[in-house]
Amino acid sequence: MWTTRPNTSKAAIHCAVLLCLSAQPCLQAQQSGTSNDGVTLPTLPEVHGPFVLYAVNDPTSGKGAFSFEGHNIPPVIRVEPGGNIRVEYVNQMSTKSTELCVDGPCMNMTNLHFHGLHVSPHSPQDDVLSMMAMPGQSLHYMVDIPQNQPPGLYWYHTHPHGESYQQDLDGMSGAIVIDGIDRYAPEVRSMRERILILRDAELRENDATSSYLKERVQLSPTACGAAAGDPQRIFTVNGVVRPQIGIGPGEKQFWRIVNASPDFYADLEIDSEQLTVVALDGMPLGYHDPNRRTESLRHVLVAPAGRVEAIVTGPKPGVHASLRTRCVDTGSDGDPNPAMVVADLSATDATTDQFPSVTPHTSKAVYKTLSPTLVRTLESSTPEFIVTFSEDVHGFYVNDKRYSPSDGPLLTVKVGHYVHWRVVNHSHEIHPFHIHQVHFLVFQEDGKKTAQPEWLDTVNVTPEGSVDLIMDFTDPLIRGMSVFHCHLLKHEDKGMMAKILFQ
Ligand SMILES: [Cu+2]
Repeated sequence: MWTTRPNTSKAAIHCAVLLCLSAQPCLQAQQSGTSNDGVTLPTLPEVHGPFVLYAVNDPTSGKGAFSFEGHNIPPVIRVEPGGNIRVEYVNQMSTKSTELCVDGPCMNMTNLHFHGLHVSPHSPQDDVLSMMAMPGQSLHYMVDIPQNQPPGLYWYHTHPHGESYQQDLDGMSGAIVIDGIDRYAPEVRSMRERILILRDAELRENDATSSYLKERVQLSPTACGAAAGDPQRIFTVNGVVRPQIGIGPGEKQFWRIVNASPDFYADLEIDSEQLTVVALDGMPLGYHDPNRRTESLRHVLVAPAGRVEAIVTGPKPGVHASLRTRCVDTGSDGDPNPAMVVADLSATDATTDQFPSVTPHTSKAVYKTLSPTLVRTLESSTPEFIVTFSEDVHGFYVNDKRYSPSDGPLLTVKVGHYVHWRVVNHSHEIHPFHIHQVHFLVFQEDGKKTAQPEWLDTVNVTPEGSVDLIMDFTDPLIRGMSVFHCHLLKHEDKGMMAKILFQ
């Protein structure tokens, strides 16, 4: 054990921690009289129609937060393909921030990005360039979800260049579910559904609460790889440190997990169980291949901004199992990303806690299969465009250029085609590549064909490594100016982003 038990009472610290992360779970723990080791995973509020979302500052900590219906708990947005998201986003943050962003005190400007959705980059939809609310201002989003949007887990978060990292770290994010995934994986239809949002709790040096938190999540004292320094974060789930997730022995549940951390990787596994993966980054595995509905995996690397949706089986009676993240080697210039326990599976409260089953859909699934000849031709072609990530002491770069909001597009692409891109990492740390509004097929990593190509919207690129992608630029809805960037949001804030014009 590399931490010492603090003198402060465990219960007092735990309650303080929960209060700081989210008021509701602590309340639940107190009301139910449960011990502080084992708060039940909080269920999140949901919204199905138009709503108002406020950007606020927590009066005690000064941190940014989303406020919805009087609570600082962002709702899960649920929408059908062909439906829409209507949100009035009101910036009630202070004009004077107590937080530091990359260029000094944060200005508390803000907006919303609808990560992974195949929607227009034009205002009032998924526009992070011209839509921006300063304190006192509001934005009105009207996002039309296409009928053929892959049903799955997406998420929304703020995207003001220079301030994205701090706002996301503060928890200004929430899940989006596009309903109807059971059309691609009918086995989930009868299952109870869990939505898990991974965020961060920050650790401080020589701090009793931090010592307690490290002990609570069994933060591994063993580093992997060459990243220097002490870990600065642990994961929370729906605002709670290491919650209990109720699941009966042998019960199959459908878990939908988003990594909403600005820079912490989750290499997720469950003790002694396989994850039966149904979708990655919102994209059902079957969407491009009707014969591949699920894939059993021992662990899944979920980069910051990534999602995994998987069937989880409750352990046998008397067997304890936890959801964990393995240690991730982030490279010699990366931040430590150690192994820890994220949550515990618990048979005791499996039947008592109320949460919904997947809503069944009777409409037919639409598929988007690519001809093997087209895929082979693209894979063997010279990349049409190469994105290069690099960094030095002054900043972070795409193709040697540090992003500025006044930039023109780094490139223009004609809509209507699949295109071979390569992303090259010229640095000693990992970077997750993300492009707005588009999914891509990852077919090659570090120059080697991947065992199983996957459709993603965020992909890890190893230090000094590369990925080769087939970009799906076929969607006629996606026209206009958009961006691609590193999803370590401090890197994005410091310049690792570029504009792309879809014509
Ligand atoms: Cu990066």
